[in-house]
Amino acid sequence: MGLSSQKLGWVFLLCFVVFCGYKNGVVEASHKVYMHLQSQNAVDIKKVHRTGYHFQPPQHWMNDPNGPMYYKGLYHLFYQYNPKGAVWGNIVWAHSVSKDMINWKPLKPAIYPSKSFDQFGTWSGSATILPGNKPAILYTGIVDEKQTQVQNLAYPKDYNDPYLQEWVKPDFNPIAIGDTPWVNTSAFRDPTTAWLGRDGHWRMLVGSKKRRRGLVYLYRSRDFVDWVKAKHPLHTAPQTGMWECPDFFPVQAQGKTGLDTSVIGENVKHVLKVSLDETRYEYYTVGTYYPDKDRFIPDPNSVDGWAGLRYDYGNFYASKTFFDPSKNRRVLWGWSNESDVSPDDSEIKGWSGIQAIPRKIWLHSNGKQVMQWPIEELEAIRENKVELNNHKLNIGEKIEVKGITAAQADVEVTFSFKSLDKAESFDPSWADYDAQKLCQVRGSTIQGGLGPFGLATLASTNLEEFTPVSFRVFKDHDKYKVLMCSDATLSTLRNEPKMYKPSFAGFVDVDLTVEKKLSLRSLIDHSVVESFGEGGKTCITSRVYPTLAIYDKAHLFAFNNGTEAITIETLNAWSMDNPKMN
Ligand code: DQQ
Repeated sequence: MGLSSQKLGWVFLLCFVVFCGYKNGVVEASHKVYMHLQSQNAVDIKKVHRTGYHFQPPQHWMNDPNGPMYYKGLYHLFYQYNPKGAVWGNIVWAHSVSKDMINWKPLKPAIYPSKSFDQFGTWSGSATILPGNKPAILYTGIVDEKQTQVQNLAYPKDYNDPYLQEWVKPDFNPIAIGDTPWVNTSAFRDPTTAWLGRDGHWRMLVGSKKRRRGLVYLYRSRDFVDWVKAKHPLHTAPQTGMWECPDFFPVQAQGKTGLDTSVIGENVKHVLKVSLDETRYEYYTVGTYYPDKDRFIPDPNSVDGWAGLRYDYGNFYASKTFFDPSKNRRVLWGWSNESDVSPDDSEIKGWSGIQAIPRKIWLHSNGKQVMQWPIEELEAIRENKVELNNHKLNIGEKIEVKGITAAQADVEVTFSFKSLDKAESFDPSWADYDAQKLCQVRGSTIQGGLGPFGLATLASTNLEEFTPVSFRVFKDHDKYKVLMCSDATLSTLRNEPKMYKPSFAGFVDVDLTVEKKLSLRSLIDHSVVESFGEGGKTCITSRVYPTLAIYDKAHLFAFNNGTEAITIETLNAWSMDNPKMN
């Protein structure tokens, strides 16, 4: 098929740019349309569970972070947004900018349905900075009522505008369609940031599935306009279902410095993350990218699928990283969806969805897993520091952390203990349990040996409600297993049968025989508790809806519910200010 003259014009421009340089355990599927809720305006924006310092639009529905980037001194965040209601639907790319990723200024939507190649939806995608500092966006367009998916390209109208307010969607779109019979065109979406190979060809991935085999199609292009699907996907895994929002990026094998997406070479490993539509959770693998063959092979101990590693063992989905050249770091954004009862709850609230605090992400020096830590800019909104040092907690003891606004706080604590002897035995009948199931049966209210100890966040005065974030140590033959739980079971007195109160949990890969210490940081913000175990080895985000532990009636405690005495070596806590939020 010949190129139209408009397409040729774009090819020319781009060549110039390029060559110049669940319900009840499962979060609901995001693409369900609730017709009766589509266009209702929020009558009453319920404030009680709105967050103070997490990214949120003033009202309505938000899901995936899209196309995060840094351009001319500003961070850009686009996000899937329903401008007409608090449930998923009418999706556009809303757009905000920031100098620090904490204070945000809203702009008008950047990309919205307007052309034949996206008239039924503008779904998720990514930004790529082309040579010469020229941003481009690849996104999924929905072309019919059957939700047939194609990939499109958009460019800023004016590269001199640091706000990048106007985006042009050339008429030669789409740039990738499911044009072979085996491509499932209703499962063909979410293009990644592209990377440039040494052969001068760009590559990008599109998430998909073949029956239940999850996969990422690989596309190549010399000019960023004509894209050709490679013969084989970059990677696939059986029994994983649709891979949404793939993300593929290099990390230093040793070091915390972030790498631009096209970097390859020695001391470089790659991370492939996929969001699993079937469970609405994500997993990632660490491995090697072979550029000559365009294959990604996970390391032997880095497994694909449900048993794999997760960035976050809680409410965290459709995440995406970007390289921040201003601080040479890679930053991770992720959507933390609501987990209250039903779409009608969102309509009552008038809003739905927050973004987790952006996290710096790098590979642990052991090469086995990534590390995540809230971006340093967050520390600028800390206020009223309180400290607690060398405080012993015997069995059943707790201490209140007073002097901060416990409903909107940041707390960092290091616990130590003298011995591992009291760690409870790991019952062989738990062998098949994942961490979440183990937390369900051995949660923070069940007395243990070494642990559970941790923080009781968003707690009411008499602990009728609280969300404990805790550690519990088990002895399994000659090894110790460290379980970290963020348990929503007692987070609210609301008790409707469908209320989702999961015992989110993950294991922490740490050798306690070397140092008898465990550290925890929790970002508490009215309806979210975002926790980082052991400096960001295990992260868990819980969405909770207290009825008593709200505003100044919320409290924060440190507790020990194990027989081994625990020492709070250091505890620093801050109230968190309200940044400018859209
Ligand atoms: N959300 C988008 C899709 C993506 C899904 C639609 C993930 O592009 O696959 O809003 O949450």
